[in-house]
Amino acid sequence: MTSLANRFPPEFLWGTATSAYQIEGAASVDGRGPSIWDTFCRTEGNVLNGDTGDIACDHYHRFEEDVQLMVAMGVKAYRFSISWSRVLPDGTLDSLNQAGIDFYNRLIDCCLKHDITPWVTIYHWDLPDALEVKYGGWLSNEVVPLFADYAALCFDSFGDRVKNWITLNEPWVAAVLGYGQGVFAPGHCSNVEPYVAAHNLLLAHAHAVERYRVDYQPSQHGIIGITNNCDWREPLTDSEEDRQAAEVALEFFLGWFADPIYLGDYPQCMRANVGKRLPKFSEEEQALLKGSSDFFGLNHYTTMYAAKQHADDPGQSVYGNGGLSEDQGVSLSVDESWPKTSMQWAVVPWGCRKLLEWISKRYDNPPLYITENGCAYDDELESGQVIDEERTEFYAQYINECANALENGVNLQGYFAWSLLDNFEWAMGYSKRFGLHYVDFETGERTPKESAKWFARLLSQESSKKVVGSAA
Ligand code: PNW
Repeated sequence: MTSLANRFPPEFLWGTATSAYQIEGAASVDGRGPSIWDTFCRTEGNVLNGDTGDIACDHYHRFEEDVQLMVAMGVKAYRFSISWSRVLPDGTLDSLNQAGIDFYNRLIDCCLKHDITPWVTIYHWDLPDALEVKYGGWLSNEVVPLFADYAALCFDSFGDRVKNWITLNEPWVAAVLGYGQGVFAPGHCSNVEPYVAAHNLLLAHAHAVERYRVDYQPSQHGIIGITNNCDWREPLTDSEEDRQAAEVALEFFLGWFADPIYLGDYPQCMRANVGKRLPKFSEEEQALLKGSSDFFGLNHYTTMYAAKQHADDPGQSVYGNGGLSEDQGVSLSVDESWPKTSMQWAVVPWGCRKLLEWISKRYDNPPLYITENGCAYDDELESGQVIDEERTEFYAQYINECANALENGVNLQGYFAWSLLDNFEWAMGYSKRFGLHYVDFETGERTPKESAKWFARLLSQESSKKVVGSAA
């Protein structure tokens, strides 16, 4: 373990991550308006066991205790998201809710008081329901300037203290699972809508960044970027066509969102395969998008094999497979020998390193932050303890591959574990536990799992290294 900590530079940023709807609760407290997730949860069959985020971890009332959990772990950064409908209940500036602003002020101030740097995600999927009802959500480009207004309100209200901004979390998930497979809010099934929603999400990101760069960055001196998610795709065989299939799968997954930002347009294979269903950027939009991220935010969870899809293979369109596979001509599979988490996601640590190297190469070695990595297991609380050996092993192995990537020249600057707490795992409700801390959802009681203690030991070696380093 000492050696693992020593493989990261002293300035490497270690953090944990959460999102508003998954932990805050207080869904109709102090003037918060409903989001599309509140509505989605209320339709039977959408979320396992009929779970909702109404109470969740009650972080809204227990945030001080949660900041203490991070203090005990020794993490230096906390990534959380702002609930749009808590600060703007109807989604527009006309509906400003001061109580919502006050909550985030308390949270931010509490983090800073404990030397924990806030990393704030502006949008983690919880669109104000009013914008869904009025405009059809991300299918409408009317939402684009409204998102920029909301982002500007965040910069205005919190930017004196928040220096690290993430515009959007995983637009791929919002587009594919929300508008393609219908398993996430707003629950649409289509092979056209995901491309439209993704297009508007990208434009919303670009406009928010422009507002920051022009009106706030010069005086506030922060950084702003976007977080995308991607699995690794390993060619099933060494054949040219399988290697090509893996490349296409990665371009449809990550290139869809990162190419416009780093290279100015959607990947060529998407333009060719999706054809008229893929919207086009105007020249001004391309200029606005290109270079619109100060860092590359990456959420990474798993790996699959990719092979050229043959005529008798219908492809898959289930939660978590890479989505819209019929447009890619790719068949996905896993190796039976790979261990699986309780999400049924394969544990393949080297896939993380390969993905980091692929990103570095394709996008000219940008500063990279892993803004989420982690795993769900069926944890049990026994005599005040949660012995989650598999999770500890998962983190040790994935972090080891991050160190390998660093040594191979990847410009990795930070790592956030998903998640600080067990929480509302979207369509899976409270059945999947991703936390470093166990939450009893009846009482709200938190218990550090063994993995949290392992992390604390890793980070304490990090900081002792720093003291030694500065003394030398
Ligand atoms: C991410 N997939 O979601 C989110 O950012 C978190 O809110 C979530 O709790 C975490 O990962 C664990 O699920 C994802 O199907 C959801 O590929 C689905 C996928 C990927 C990420």
